[in-house]
Amino acid sequence: MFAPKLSQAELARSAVACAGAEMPKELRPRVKTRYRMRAWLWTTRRTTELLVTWLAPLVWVFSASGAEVRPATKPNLVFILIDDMGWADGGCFGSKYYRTPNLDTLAAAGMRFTQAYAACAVCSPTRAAIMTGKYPARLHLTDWIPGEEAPKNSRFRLPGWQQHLPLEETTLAEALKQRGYATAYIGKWHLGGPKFYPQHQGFDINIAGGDIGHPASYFWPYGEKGDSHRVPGLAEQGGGKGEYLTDRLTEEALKFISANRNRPFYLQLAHYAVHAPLMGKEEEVEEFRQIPGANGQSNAVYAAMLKSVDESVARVLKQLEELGLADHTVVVFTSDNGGAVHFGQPPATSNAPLRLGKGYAYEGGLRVPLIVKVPGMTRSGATCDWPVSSQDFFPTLLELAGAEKSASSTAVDGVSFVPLLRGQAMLPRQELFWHYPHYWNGGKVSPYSITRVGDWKLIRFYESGREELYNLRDDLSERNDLAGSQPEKRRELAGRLDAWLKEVGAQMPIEKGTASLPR
Ligand SMILES: [Ca+2]
Repeated sequence: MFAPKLSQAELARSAVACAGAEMPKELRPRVKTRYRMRAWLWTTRRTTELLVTWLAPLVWVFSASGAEVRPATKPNLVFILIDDMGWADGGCFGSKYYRTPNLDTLAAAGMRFTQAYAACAVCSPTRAAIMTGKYPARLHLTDWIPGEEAPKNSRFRLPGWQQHLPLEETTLAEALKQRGYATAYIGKWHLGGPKFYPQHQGFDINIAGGDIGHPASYFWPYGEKGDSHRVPGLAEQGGGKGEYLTDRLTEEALKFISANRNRPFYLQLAHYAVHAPLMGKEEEVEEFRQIPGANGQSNAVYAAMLKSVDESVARVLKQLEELGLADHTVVVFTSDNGGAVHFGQPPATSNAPLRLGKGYAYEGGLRVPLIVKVPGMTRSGATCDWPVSSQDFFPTLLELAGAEKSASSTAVDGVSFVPLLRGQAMLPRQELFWHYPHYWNGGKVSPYSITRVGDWKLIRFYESGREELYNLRDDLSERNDLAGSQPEKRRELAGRLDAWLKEVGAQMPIEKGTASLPR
């Protein structure tokens, strides 16, 4: 168990949280009917919520008859990955400023996770973890590619880390392809140069995926010719003046879905949004300029970018419904790291009540939005408070696709969270880890490692040699460092962290002037 010492009351509370107990009994999807009935209900729900309410007793009658919806054996998988979207960046995630009605609808139809983590506080390592199910530390792919140099006055130099996703790794796409899935990567890749692009990593199709971490521009042609950050291969394939990148990637996604409607497919729709440069559609930026900010969120351009992301989600969901695929398509929506709070005027976003954001070791850097909808499995409107992380998608999605546990040629670090999706309260896992032997944001962030065990979190900062200890249940904002007052707990977590670093063969920052390890 993640938190081995939970009391019965805590267990019960956690079970309730995962089971979506706030849903009216009639609407809870133990309630299962045959496919045609469900499809009909689904369409009807779109027409009017009132009608659904009226139908609820009927649905319950069907459930009483024992009919049950089972997840499709090879459901389609639509994985929508947003770049730099923060934990609180949406109405269903608590924002009072951003408008995300379609994400809110998806959350109401699926399961929302309150403690989903990115495997790293910057992007490439998280993407590698999603693709392989492994900790970035094990892959030695621990920073955004190509990363920052160590500052001149820093204590450490960097280890020789991995700047691409090796072809030898089994990717999620490769494993699903073996299962007969059509696979497409649309959007930001950022896992190495041309030899390591998605089309060499199990994806039948790669649209707009390259080695860039952000686009030169969000408007067609997405950067001038010769610009190193021009979105690869997109403007050449159509579009015109005024076209917006998030919309265009969505168009491409819809085409792929339509073309593969009659076979299982895996679509990774990895938006470049909402990463800098902050550029939104002008009419929407103007709309948000008229709305007062709230809780530190007030950047109208960023809000407009999120709105376009929200519309992308709406269009994908609508297409799935119209093609009759919604009932056997798993939808995942998440982000690759916490919201960026270090730039923009006003700041791009705020992750409050979480501390700081992208790049940092605190929760603002690591917690991300996550919604998962598995037809016939997740309960409508459920929330889950159990911690999950990027590396867990690999085993989770493969399990949903009916793949064998041996689908990867090497062991994975992630744990399938299908039990949580089924409404179980917890996973058989005690701890999570992060390792970032790098400098970021001009040295404001220096090398660190983290472990979270139950509610406890230990951060080790190598530059200063300091360790900080927080109890996240009591102190979500990480304001009260307990390292001094809880020496035993600190030692326990430090010991686990040391053992893990050794086990995964983590690369350590190297003390300048030596060839030895810092600890
Ligand atoms: Ca990112």
